[in-house]
Amino acid sequence: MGSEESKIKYSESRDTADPTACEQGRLRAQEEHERKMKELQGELERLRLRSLRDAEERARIEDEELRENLDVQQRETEKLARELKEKEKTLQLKETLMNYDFQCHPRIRKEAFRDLRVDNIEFIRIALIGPAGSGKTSFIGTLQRAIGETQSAFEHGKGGEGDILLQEYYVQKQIRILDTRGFFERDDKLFDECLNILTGRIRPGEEIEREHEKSENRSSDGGQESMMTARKIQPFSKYVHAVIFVVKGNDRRLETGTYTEPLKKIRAHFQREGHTPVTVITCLDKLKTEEDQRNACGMAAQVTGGAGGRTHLISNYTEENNNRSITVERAALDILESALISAESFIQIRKQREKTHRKREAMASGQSSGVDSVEKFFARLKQQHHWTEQGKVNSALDYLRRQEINTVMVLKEMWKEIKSDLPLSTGMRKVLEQEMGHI
Ligand SMILES: Nc1nc2c(ncn2[C@@H]2O[C@H](COP(=O)(O)OP(=O)(O)OP(=O)(O)O)[C@@H](O)[C@H]2O)c(=O)[nH]1
Ligand SMILES: [Mg+2]
Repeated sequence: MGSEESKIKYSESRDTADPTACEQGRLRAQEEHERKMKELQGELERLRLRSLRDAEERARIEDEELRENLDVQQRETEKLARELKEKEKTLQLKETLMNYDFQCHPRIRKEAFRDLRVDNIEFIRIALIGPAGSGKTSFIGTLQRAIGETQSAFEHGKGGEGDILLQEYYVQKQIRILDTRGFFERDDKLFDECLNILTGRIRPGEEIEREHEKSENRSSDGGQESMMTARKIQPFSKYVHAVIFVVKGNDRRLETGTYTEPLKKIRAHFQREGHTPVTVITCLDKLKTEEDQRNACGMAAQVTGGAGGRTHLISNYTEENNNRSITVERAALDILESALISAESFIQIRKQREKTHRKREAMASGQSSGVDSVEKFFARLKQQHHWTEQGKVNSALDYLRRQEINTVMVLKEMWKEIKSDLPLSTGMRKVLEQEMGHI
């Protein structure tokens, strides 16, 4: 690869857009959505009434032929009603995802995040990983249309050269999708590059030289230096939270297991780290029979390791096939929903591990645990922070005893209600809050 090609450009889309225009666009999409929903509900109500009328008429009619005609009509009405119900469900899902807000309404139970520090997670980041030309960029464009956003992602051709851009796309205010460079059959650096993307070490908008090539150029030891060591560790808020594996349903290399090996290390990494990737099989339009589809799912599961995540099939919007389709959009929205659930469970697992780790460290360094008595807790803080006002400490302990607050955990739970009644200085309260934050 020449020096020009050894540069990877990473760019970010949409964030430079005028925020007022974005907001107006979103409001228009919301209004359009509400109008469609009203229309649909009106139509469903008309169908329901027609169905009732037909049933009444059928009960009155004795002529056999007329009854049969009415039966046919009834079945057609029912079919139409089922289709409209599906459309209604799709529109409801679209609305839910348009308004998705991780902090206020996560898709999994909100209680799962209780006592976990997740308030610094501004966006859910989803990365697409897959062979060159598997339909990653087309999928993003399809999803953007499905959720009512302006399409900014377009297919780049036949995937011959692979994408060398790490591009961040806007999906909605709290969701970003990262389009990664498509990989090839023998791709030794895939793991390092993938890991750097997942852990936020490669950032969109950044233009870098591939570290492994740089090290190959300058070191005589074969350039074994890992990209991981060369890049700055990022906070968890910059991590990718969910991964979607994208494979083409009609890719012959799925049958031969070509991709299984390059992805082996990545699959092991996902398992270790708590990711349950979603698998997306594109080119559903090329899989003519149900058997073809089943086979594609089976082969894709071998590549992605059947990692416990969900598998979806989709026919992306492409240049040749860009007519709006409710089936396509439903598939894209279902994929996004699966990815969000996967992202949330990853965040939950990681934050829970972080909390357990902090607890262990705190115990090891002599900090309090939740079951410690408030007396012991205050005694330690008094010593550590050189509190001289013993009177205040005694009054506070008296007050806590009267309220039957005996352990640090109960104190933490009741803190908001009682903190203003505790006869302590502002500084002392601050110390207490900080210490309880570690528990
Ligand atoms: N028939 C059909 N063609 C598709 C589908 N998805 C993608 N394609 C075509 O596959 C080709 C590659 O699509 P891209 O979206 O550019 O693939 P990519 O994974 O982003 O490729 P790289 O960026 O090169 O890794 C394009 O010609 C698309 O039109 C699909 O569902 N059905
Ligand atoms: Mg692409």
